[in-house]
Amino acid sequence: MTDQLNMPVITSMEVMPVAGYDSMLMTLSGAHAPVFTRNLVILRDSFGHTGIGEIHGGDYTKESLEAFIPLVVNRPVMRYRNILDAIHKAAKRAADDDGEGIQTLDISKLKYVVKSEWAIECALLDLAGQALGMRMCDLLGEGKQRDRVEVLGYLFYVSDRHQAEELHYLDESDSSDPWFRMRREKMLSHEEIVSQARCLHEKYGFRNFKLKGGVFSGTYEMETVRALKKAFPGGRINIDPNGAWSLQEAINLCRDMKNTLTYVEDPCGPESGYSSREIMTEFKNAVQIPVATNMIATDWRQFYHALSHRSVDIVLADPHFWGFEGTIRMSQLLNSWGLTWGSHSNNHFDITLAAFAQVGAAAAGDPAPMDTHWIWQDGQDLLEDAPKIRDGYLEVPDKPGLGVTLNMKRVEEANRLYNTLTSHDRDDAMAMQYLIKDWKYDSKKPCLVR
Ligand code: GKR
Ligand code: MG
Repeated sequence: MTDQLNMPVITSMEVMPVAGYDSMLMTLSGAHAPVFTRNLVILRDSFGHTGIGEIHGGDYTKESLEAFIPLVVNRPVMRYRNILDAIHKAAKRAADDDGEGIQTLDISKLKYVVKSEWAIECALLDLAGQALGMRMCDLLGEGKQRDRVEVLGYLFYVSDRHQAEELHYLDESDSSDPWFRMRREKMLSHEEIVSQARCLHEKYGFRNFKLKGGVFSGTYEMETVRALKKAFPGGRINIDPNGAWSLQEAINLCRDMKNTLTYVEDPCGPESGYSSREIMTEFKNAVQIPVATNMIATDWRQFYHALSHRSVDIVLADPHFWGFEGTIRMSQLLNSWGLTWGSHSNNHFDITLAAFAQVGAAAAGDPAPMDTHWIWQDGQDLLEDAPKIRDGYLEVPDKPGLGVTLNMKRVEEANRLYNTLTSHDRDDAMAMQYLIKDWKYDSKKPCLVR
């Protein structure tokens, strides 16, 4: 069958690496550096439309994307399924990808869990939607399920940037916005995290929060969780220590938290020769509390084993790991089986925020409020019209495709910042070593416990 002549054809594909500013956010893997990187895909078609996608930063992802250009350019937009199929068939596993995934949060392996082609899928769906005059969420799964998508306030302990003066973290102390003023400063105590949550509630309306753990002892972090629940008694409070706790420690910490935590995310990891899928099953058997993951089910094969073991209740199926069609398929399966869909995030710009709005709008069932790191980047917009978070909900653009427009001037600025960097890969040990000399990553030790 031949393609209709009046269908748009992709005329160019550009891969644009960009960088943005971040705070000294603390996680199991160390301290976020002052600058983070992402890759953008910009497609143009014969109808004069532009399609965009955003994915993780770094040279590996950029080079993978560039290698796919010949499979994309000159192809009809509406052949997007065939284009993606050709990309999957051409994609090769990297020589040093051992298939371990991120069950121990080794962030050097994150680039293998993220699939660069999903940025191409996003840009293709954006173009397809514009050609058809339909929103991206109407092209996915069973179409749009909701007009606005609940997101949570992603809370982080933040270290004192003055301890790493020469890294020049952004200083927003003169901002007129209370959240912008707060987000670059030290917040390590329970009270400071509660103030962080209150400030986010004021600005974005969040009532539900997730605390990034794996920083202090589990006992200290549970105190923070209790303080949050006290401040927001009707709110959903979650914690994600990224598998830092041993099975026994996780059981001890969570046993009495059923009325405080809505779910616990990746409480423990592999131990004593058992994989994290087996260990999380034992945790769930011992503590009847919902468990979420973005570490032990990051592809369909891992998902099969996680489900066979009944290790998790909530799969945070980030479209950057699973693809857009993939994450929606996941939401349908989970919903049919009485389980819950949500999405994980990493630092991102507003193009990913728009993509989250579209998948969140199309996800089947009753999703968990979605993660987003964007509040830490709000204001560094690469779009003319970044979707808004109001009253704790992300608004879904009511325009065809992704429903947003690139601000090329801002993109070029972000690309210039990227070009000043000597390394493009995420390295949380670098900034961490300003806080603790010779600090080394240990998947079983919270980063400030040495
Ligand atoms: O931003 O450092 C971070 C997070 O720890 C991120 O890397 C994780 O992938 O937030 C993520 C998670 O839920 O595990
Ligand atoms: Mg997580």
